[in-house]
Amino acid sequence: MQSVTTQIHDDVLEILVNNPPVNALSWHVRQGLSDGIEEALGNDAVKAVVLRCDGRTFIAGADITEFGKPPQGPDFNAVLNMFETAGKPIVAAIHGTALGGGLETAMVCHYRVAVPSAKLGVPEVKLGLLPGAGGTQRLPRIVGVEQAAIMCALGVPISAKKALETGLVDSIASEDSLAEDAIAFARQMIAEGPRPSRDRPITGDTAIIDELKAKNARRWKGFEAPYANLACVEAATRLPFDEGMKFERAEFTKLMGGSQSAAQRHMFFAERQAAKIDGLPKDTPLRDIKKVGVIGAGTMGGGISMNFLAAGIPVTIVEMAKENLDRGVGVIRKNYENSAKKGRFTTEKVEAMMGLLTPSLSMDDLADCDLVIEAVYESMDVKKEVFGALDKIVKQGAILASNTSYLNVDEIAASTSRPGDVLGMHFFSPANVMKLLEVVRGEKTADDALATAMAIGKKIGKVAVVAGVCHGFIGNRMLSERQQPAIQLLMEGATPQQIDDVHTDFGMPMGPFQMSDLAGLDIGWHRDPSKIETIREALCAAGRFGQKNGKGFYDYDEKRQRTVSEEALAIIEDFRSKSNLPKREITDQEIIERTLYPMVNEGYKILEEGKAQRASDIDVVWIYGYGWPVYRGGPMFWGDLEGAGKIVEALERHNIDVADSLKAKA
Ligand code: T1G
Repeated sequence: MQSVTTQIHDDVLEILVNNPPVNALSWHVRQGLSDGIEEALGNDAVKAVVLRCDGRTFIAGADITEFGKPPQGPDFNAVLNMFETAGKPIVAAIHGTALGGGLETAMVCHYRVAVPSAKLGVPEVKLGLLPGAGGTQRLPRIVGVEQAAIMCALGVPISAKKALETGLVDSIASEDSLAEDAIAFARQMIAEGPRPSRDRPITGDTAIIDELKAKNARRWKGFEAPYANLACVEAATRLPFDEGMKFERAEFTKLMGGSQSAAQRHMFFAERQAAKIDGLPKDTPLRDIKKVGVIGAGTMGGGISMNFLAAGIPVTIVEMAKENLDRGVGVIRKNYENSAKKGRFTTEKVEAMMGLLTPSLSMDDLADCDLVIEAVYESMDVKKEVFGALDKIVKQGAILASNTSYLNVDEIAASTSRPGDVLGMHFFSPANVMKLLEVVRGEKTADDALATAMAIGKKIGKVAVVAGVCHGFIGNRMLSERQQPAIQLLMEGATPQQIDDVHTDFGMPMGPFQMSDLAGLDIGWHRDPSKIETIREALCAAGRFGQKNGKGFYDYDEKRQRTVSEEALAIIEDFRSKSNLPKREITDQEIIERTLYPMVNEGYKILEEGKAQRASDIDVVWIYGYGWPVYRGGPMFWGDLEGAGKIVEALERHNIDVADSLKAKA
């Protein structure tokens, strides 16, 4: 199949790219572009050129699947130079998303025409890269330093309208006549002639570069690519074009050869792979979800409801007590209004979403729901009671989901006459913010129910991952492998601060003890201050419940900023000394080996037991559920970088039993 064809329209030659699904710049596309421009230049009857794409979008970038493989076909920059230095005007006709190498290709065309719905951007920074085919050198010459710096460093595409305002696009075509409009525009440019971006002067102030660094310092902590992007844009303002291109190439090569880009490219595909259910035909029929029921209007129930309302799906939310129901609905409205204040929603959208919410005090109102999600108290007895009731109330064919974070979904399913319709939908708190959704597949869960839950997860903006039934599924099961040793390290002389710092230096948003304080130390506490068998019970006995009452492992001010607590350290030391465990200096490396390596080890066990479909799913869980730094690619990807041999040696040295498959890999 020819991925690039040409067609002559009187005096305009049209180069048409057709390389599904997103017209990526695979080697045969580069070859076709090169042949196409040569044909245009070799034919005197041709006075102008249009570059357009078939299918859903203009070129959406280099072909990421080619990265790291031996180069094939013509060099990308060489092809781009043929376009930019062509003696005839070239017009890029843009629809869909002109991204990365796609926008770079559009920028070596002399003019750009786009339909109103088009988006244009350089998202390479999200792959740990930078636009390595002149993007950082041409963009400032077309849109100015400020706009170029923002686009390269943040990687967020802009609309065709914004592109017209900033000069990235010269004319807006109509949605259904892009081809004709582009050819007409090209004819108009014959008199103008070519306009190479490289010859255009750079305008704008480089102050934006330090502003972006200051504004994004927290978010970019540990990342290399944003800074490399800004360095290249800055270089464009002070170096001649060819020097700037060399500077960009050097920076691109550094990033491409580094582990961060490998990790972020791994995550690009891992996120998409997670949506696939092995062994299930891609076209498995889905159940139609027109109406959702949520049981429980607490933090989780309210957050879960918000996801569906924001996607335009009506929700009936049920509580037993009126004051809890009213409070829950009030919290939903307040959250939406806060988002509206930040510009995320219009007030009309808030009213529309609230209009889709039906509060109720009776589960009978769930009878006609297509999906019911239970988010009640984490007790198996309560869950069984609720599902038993749902079984009698809700219409046949509805999916009955539990938001349990670790209870056995098969046991819950057994309390109904329809286990095929039962599964877990484990949201992460706050459910309206965290992107991860673990869809727990029960022994008897029907394939179409599972596929429907995965699809609805995507529809409400989640990254859904299939998990098997086991204690804690994927994420929390690995989390407990980190929390236990962290407590044990306290018993041997480490401090909460030291352990948390190792994790935040690693790139986690918070360490084990900050996380415990956030969740609350008193969760599951027996409330008997005289009974102290663990450090947590010792802290609870002293009234230290975590962020919620301003003191836990740390002290917290009203802005929830933490400081080291001498009282907490004294309580820990007092408890520790009674255990007769010798106190010793503990290195940061030992903390990594005893808290992060066991997580990788548990990931291997999860795969051995078939509780996750693939290692990259486990990476997706940790990046979207717990904030594992994306530039490290998730626990399993990072474990590969660390090396199985090194991990096995350390685990054995710490008397931790190693997963067979991990040992085999070493
Ligand atoms: N290369 C290869 N495959 C790609 C691809 C790409 N650039 N983009 C998407 N795919 C595949 C994807 O894996 C999926 O495959 C299918 O296309 C549909 O994608 C030199 C070095 C374009 C906004 O970063 O942002 O240019 O799962 O599910 O939600 O400077 O894809 O169906 O088998 O995401 O409608 C820069 C990445 C590359 C854009 C469409 N470009 N792509 O979203 O569909 S680096 C990007 C996207 C570069 C140069 C540098 C999105 C999309 P499958 P999808 P979508």
